Amino acid sequence: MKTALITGVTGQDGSYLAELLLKRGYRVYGLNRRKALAGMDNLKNVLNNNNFEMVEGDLSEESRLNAIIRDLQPNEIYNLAAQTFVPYSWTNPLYTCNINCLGVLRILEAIRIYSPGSRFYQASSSEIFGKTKEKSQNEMTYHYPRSPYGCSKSFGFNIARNYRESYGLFVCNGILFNHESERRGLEFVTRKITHTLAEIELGLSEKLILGNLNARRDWGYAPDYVKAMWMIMHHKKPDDYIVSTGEDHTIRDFAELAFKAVGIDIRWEGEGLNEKGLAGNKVLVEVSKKYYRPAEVDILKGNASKARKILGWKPETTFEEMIKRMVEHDVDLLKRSNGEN
Ligand code: NDP
Ligand code: GDR
Repeated sequence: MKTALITGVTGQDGSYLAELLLKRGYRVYGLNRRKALAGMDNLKNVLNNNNFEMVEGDLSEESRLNAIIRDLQPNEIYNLAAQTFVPYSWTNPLYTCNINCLGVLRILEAIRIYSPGSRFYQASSSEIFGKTKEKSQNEMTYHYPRSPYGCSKSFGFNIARNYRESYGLFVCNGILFNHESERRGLEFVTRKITHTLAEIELGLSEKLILGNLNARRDWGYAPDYVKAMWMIMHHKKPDDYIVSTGEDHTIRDFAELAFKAVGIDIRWEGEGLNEKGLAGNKVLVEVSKKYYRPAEVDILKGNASKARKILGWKPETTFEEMIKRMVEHDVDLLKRSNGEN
């Protein structure tokens, strides 16, 4: 039986990947760090599976990572754990680098010394491109990160590639553009929109307060993207791949479609800070500087033609379908927690 270790298993991607690997007959070990309150919602489909096991560990703890990798000798290691929230990386840059830079290196060293036969996947990010001049970004696009998070992911990408080239290890980077789902963390803009919208719909919230509405992102659906991770790890040659839809939309587009999904037509008024979304006479969406970033990434759009051509991967879920699923899920979730269903 094939074995896989997933770091970041409690997160959005880790939980979908655990489900995918279990379906494909793997034994899956999920790295889990101690929490004051256990938040295991994303893992409800796998926790009772006999082929799933949690292992205690943290990307900051080298000796523990060494022991896990030495003892398990997993066929595949997916490093999805990270400090993932871009704004937090300005307030906690050293912590972010400890986990997102040194964490990657700790695992690579453990593989090099104790388990050189393990295949390794590093969760790289479109944030490495930041203030790009290219209309769409591919594997060769110059890195110009705009946050400590982006810088840390650039290091993670480069050190992973370097270990492949220096030691001949089977090491791959997936450079994934933004991908969302019903399991997206509530602080990220898409889920913040769909969850707050559900609160407004049920009368639990008055309005949605956002930052920069004009940023453009290439948003895909997370379950489609974890399939790409597996395909990257199963190509005969280890390599780096962009994973994206090739379409970009503004935050405003996302919000408008989300409101439409529950039948509210937002009318935007004014520009910049005075911008308000109106439904009847009620302000539903407001812009606040509080959510602006010290340095913004204005636009990202990926060119995934290498993954399409070499791996045969393509996104399956449209932007509209994804938003509809997220909105319906959040309305249903809140109705249930409100005792309405
Ligand atoms: P999430 O924020 O949903 O999950 C992050 C995971 O990392 C959680 O399981 C979290 O555990 C874990 N983690 C954080 N710090 C540590 C630590 N010190 N030690 C061990 N585990 C830790 O992220 P996503 O699923 O969205 O993203 C997965 C990966 O892909 C990340 O590396 C992210 O940077 C990258 N990425 C994501 C993209 C996206 O659009 N989603 C796009 C490009 C890259 P806990 O539950 O304990 O907090
Ligand atoms: P991002 O995602 O920074 O791209 O990182 P996020 O959803 O946080 O921001 C996307 C864009 O939306 C703008 N924005 C807001 N963002 C948040 N969070 N909250 C708001 O209220 C708001 N209003 C506007 C932001 O300024 C930004 O331009 C995500 C993470 O998953 C990373 O880990 C991953 O590497 C990248 O995607 C690719």
